Amino acid sequence: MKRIRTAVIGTGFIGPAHLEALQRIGGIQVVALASIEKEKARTLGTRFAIPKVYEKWEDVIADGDVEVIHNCTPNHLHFVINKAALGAGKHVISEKPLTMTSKESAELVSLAAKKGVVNAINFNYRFYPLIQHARAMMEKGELGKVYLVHGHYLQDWLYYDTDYNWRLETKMSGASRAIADIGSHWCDLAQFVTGLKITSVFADLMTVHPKRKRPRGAIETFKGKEMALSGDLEDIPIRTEDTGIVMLRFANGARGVVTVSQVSAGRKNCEQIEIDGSKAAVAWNQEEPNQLWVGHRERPNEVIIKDPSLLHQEARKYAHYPGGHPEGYPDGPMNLFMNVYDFIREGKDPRKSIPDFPTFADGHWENKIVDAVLKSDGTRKWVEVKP
Ligand code: SOE
Repeated sequence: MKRIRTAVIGTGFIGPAHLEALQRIGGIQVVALASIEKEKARTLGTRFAIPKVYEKWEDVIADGDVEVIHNCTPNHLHFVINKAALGAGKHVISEKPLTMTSKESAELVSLAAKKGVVNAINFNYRFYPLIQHARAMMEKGELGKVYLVHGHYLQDWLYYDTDYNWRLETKMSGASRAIADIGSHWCDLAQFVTGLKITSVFADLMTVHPKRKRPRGAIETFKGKEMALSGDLEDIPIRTEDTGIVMLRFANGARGVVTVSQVSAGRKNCEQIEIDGSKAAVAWNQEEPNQLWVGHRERPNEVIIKDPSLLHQEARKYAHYPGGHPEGYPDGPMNLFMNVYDFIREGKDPRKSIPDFPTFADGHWENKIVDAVLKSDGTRKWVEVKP
């Protein structure tokens, strides 16, 4: 089998997760890694036996060996790197949000279509086996008509005003933080499982810490706790939301509501979703991803465990181990990349074959939802999500 030659740009929280997942898929050679964090890049380069380690992302784009680019940089670099990679005719797997604005993401969607290259966005939570099973249940009519979709995505890594990360800076992260960073995952999941688009939103957002203390020096996502203790801090104003509540309407008229927070003590990465249908309900929590609750009215409720033999056929390939052998967070991106690389290997054109992974079009739609959420919060009105 021909090995597909790929490169990863960025070595923060998610870059190493991409590298590790790529290693486990097989049939892929990571030929280059780029990062401004020279030391970290060198260490990762050695660990993953990557022949070329660059400091500048431009060198990866110019490298004729590279067929696929994983963009794992902070948000403000998503647009420029994705655009350059598409322009060079390379396939791209981008971190979310696809760009900081929907104008930019629209441009990327049309450029990708023009180039005909494979484009994907890492909405990794779709790729848990039990999420795929819930989607299959939905498609087979086992849940009936969707009435209500509700849940939350809660974290606590930005709980204190001394917690700091680049995501707090609008110029690096964008006009929305909690909604764009984690609310986007939840909305993507809700739409993926139900097969229904979110059509309008009513949002109430809040910045709990309008001022935060920035430690001098960069801090990796989830690493604030250790850094905040260092004591060398400066005050900076915060313009993005720490938390918020968003009411939703879906294409079939179903209603929804999601609470998003990065300041909920004790909640680390608690993405919880429940879908109430006319025949049954399902509920799933990212922190206990190996079980799916199924709610019934006329018979006892069920808990389906991640056992390939108990899952619908469509979901089985995402469960790599037998029941009782838990799979988790690192497996989601791996499953997503697996589909992307199969698509590339089979020489498929995303304009002709329907991708079995989230694409730039999905990333653009999430940006449109974020736009509507910000507008609704500012106007205190329902706002339609328009293509
Ligand atoms: C930080 O909130 C973060 O790392 C997000 O950026 C990821 O997308 C999410 O999976 C976990 O939390």
